Amino acid sequence: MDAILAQIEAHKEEIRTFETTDPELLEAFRIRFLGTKGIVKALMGEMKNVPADRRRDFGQVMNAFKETAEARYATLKEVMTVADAGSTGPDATLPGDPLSVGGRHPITLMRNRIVSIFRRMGFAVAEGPEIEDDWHNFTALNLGEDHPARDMQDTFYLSRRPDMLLRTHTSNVQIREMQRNKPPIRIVCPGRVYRNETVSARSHCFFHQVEGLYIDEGVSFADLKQTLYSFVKEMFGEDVRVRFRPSYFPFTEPSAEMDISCMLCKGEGCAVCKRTGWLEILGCGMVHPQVLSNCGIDPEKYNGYAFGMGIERPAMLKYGITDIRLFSENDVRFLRQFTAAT
Ligand code: 2U9
Repeated sequence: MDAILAQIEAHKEEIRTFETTDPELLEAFRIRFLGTKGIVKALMGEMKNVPADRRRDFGQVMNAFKETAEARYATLKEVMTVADAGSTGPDATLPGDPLSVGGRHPITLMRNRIVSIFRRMGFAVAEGPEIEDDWHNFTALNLGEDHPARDMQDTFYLSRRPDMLLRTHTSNVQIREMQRNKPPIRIVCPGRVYRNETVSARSHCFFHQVEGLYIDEGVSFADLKQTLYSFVKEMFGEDVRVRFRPSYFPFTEPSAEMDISCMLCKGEGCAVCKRTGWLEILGCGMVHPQVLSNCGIDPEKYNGYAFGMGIERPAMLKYGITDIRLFSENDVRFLRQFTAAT
């Protein structure tokens, strides 16, 4: 009995002086003293050899011994957990990572610039559906049943609804506005449009437009010219020159295309303007009387002008982007270069 007590004292001393920060050594300590085949269990087994009148004392000694081992184990484990958290967890004293705020997409930036210029001239913004019926996208705009623009090769039709399509321009929005409202109507319609074209560096199967419409009594082509003239001066600077060329669209009569002097070579001729000194930026014209009556507006009383421009091309010019596909690839290395907020 006394030999066992001496042994226990020796073990207690070993336990009290045991130090480690190594999880493996601590586990070995636990197994050695507290494991199912450990020293505490083994010494408990000695109880049967202790004389009956000393068993009570022995039990108390053993309990104290077990508690000493458990307490030492718990202490070392705790120290290790705290140290561990300190070494791998966040250091609350370090300065924080800067928040990356994100920027607008270059197409959004260009659209906002275009739209804000027209808003200051009194145009309201109107939007409408990208999935449209044949009538609002084509028929109402004087594009008859057998107009080539309706061709499957140019237009994405919905396979389960042959009368529905992805709009090929935002003109469907103007049609809907004219059906809903009485003149005067003065709106710009920004949005995404779709054309069944082979994707390349220069053209894509979806792109963005801003179209405009002004319907009132006694609107003239001079009004149209002045509005567009003011727009390009604001957009590209006071030095820019414009020219109108006659053109044809089924929904406007007369129709024109407007060029601006190339801002890169100041009209001298360069690769971007293909040595012409001019850049084609939009189409326009006086709204065809048939289009007005298709929407329930009396063409004897009202008339108006319309215009349409793509957003990608001026954005590519402004930011020096040479591949239209970059706009829709969502590569953050590209997008991160545009940090303006508006
Ligand atoms: C209504 C009546 C007339 C909108 C117009 C153009 C001319 C035009 C192109 C520019 C480049 C499309 O993105 S682009 O390929 N647009 O040339 N758009 S007149 O005329 C309308 C619109 C709505 C009710």
